[in-house]
Amino acid sequence: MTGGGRLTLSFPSLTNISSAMKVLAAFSLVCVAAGAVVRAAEVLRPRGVPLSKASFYDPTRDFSCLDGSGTVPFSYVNDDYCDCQDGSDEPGTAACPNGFFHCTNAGHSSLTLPSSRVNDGVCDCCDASDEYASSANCVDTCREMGRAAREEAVKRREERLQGYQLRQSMIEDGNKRKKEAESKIEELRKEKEEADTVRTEKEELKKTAEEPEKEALEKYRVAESEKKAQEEVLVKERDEAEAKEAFVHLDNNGDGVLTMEEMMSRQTFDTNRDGQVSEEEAKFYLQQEESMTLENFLSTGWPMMRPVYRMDRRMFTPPSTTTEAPSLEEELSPPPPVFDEEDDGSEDAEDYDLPDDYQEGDSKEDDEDDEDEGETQKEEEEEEPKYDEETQKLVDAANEAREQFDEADRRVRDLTRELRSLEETQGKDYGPEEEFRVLEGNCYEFTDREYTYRLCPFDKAIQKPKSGHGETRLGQWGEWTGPEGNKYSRMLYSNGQACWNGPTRSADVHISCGTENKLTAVSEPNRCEYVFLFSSPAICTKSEEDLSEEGTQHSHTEL
Ligand code: MAN
Repeated sequence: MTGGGRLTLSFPSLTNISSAMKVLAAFSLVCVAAGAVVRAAEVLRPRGVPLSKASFYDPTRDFSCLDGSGTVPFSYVNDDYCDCQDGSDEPGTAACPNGFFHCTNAGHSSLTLPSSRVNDGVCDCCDASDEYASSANCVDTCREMGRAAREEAVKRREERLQGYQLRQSMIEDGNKRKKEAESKIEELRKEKEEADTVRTEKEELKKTAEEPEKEALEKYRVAESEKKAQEEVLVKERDEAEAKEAFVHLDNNGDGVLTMEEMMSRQTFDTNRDGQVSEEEAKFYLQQEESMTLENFLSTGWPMMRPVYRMDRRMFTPPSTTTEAPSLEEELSPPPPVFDEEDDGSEDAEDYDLPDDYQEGDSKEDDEDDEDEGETQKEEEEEEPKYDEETQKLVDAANEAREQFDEADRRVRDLTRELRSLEETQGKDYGPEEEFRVLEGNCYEFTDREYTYRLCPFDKAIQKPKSGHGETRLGQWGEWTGPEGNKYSRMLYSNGQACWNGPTRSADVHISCGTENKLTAVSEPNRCEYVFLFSSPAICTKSEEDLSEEGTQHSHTEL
């Protein structure tokens, strides 16, 4: 019942007589309890009042609301009617919406609840005092709960102490590693300085050796390209001669023009191998014309006819002893088309059915050609251009100088890389006493129903699906983000893989004291924002009890 403005400082009204009776009953309950186990220290007080406030509830005087909002007769206390604005006149009932109920919970820890929990059918206080008039049948379990809680507290204290001791060795190891890294950096810097000097020397030597080599080789290069140009001219001339010969051969009546008729008389052009050369087949080679002059033949006809013409000739003439490698044009010539019997005559690219010998890439002949080519190459490699003795010496010397420079250069690059990575490590914040440094280089895993999460401190956080491949980068080591005074209790790994239609992923690592370094849980409270729980001795401090015990021992020793 909530007071709507009971303005009185006098005796309780008739309606309040029953409330006053209830107050007495409430009080008597305490008295009965106190009477059963009378202890000198026990202070009688109305139900729901903590010991610290007992003195404000004096039954011999009117009660003053604790917020000073009014004074009421003492009989109004716990009369199930809310008189004070702060609810302090109803500590033991649910009458005031803003009131509080205190349970002593003898044998365990006391508890303060919102008044609404009084007699709501739920046992909140282990001493059952919040359900004194409900059907919840609560029983006093404070002794057992208290014992369990004390045992748990002892265990926690022990763990904390153990963690604290482990922290000391993490600090030691961390500092050791730091020193090692520092001296390694120093060593590497020296080595790099020396390597830089060597590299500069070798570079000079290389330049000195390459200068005369370049000059000497220039002669060879000029000669080489001249030879190549001559060869090209030769090949062209030979091809033209062959073309002219072919023209004469194909031009049956020798009138200097190749006609459809003449073409159709040559089985060579029966590309679909149906036994006769169709008009279509003949026209294809004549560039869709009825006839072709020698001039056109040389520029366009011959490149088209050359492959089939040569193939045909090879079939009927014994191979010459000096077999030539196919010319460049030959290799680039398009393969002859094969016309389907039922072809409609249109020149669709799909109509071309390449004969096996001209199939791209995988034909047997091609393979053989490749092999031949390989062999020719090998031969060429073996028969590398021979230089005169003087030039060869210069080339050898330059090669040697280049090798030495490359080696010196490689060494500088390796040292630079190593140094940079060590310096990066050295720049990281491993905690005020280097206690977190030993975690670097290790990774810790936690697996839930769907994923395995991996935390590699000071490096990265990863998510891997249990079934399937690949992993998702949740973040790179970022910074310490704990609150002021406890900065080293949280780590942030940021800039992970972008979330579909969302931010880049990140992992917020909460560190708590534990006797081992362990990833204990991972959740994703917001999409692509992960929370990792990590336990570590690195964050363990001594418990207050341990500290105060130490203090006592200390003062005893001093005494
Ligand atoms: C993946 C995982 C999830 C994440 C979704 C977002 O499935 O990384 O953790 O929530 O992507 O699309």
